[in-house]
Amino acid sequence: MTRRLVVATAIVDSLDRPTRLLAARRSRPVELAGRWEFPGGKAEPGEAPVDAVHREIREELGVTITLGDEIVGPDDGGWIITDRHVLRLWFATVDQGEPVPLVEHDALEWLTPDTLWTVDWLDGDVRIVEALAPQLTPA
Ligand code: 9L3
Ligand code: MG
Repeated sequence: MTRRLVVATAIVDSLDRPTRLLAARRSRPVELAGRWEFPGGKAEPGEAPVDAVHREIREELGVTITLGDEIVGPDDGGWIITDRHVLRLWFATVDQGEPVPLVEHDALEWLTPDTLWTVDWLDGDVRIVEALAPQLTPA
């Protein structure tokens, strides 16, 4: 079975020296509501992953972003997040605008190393947060 590609972002305050990470709380579907994630979504068939990530963040948070490095995972470079989805994600900073939850989130929070684990991350995102945590510097 091939998994559907989902693309997402670790939006941080600075690509050079990240101290805060933007987490988003899902409002839907109902089985995921209340859980926190790296914002993003499914790439369309034929859509370049990097194009998809810019589109998803514009749709979901109303901002344009600058992409940094990809956070490469252990599953062929990606991260298997469910039995049906594989995630690729990139560091990013907000380029224009202030992120707001527009479509499928109902809260956003800037997390620091101290508060990283105060939200209920989606199961699939937990090991990505673990991998990324050492790269967040205390402010
Ligand atoms: N998903 C998991 N972690 C994430 C994202 C963006 C998505 N950081 C999962 C939730 C859904 C599926 O991938 O099961 C598709 O995501 P979306 O298109 O509903 O955002
Ligand atoms: Mg989404």
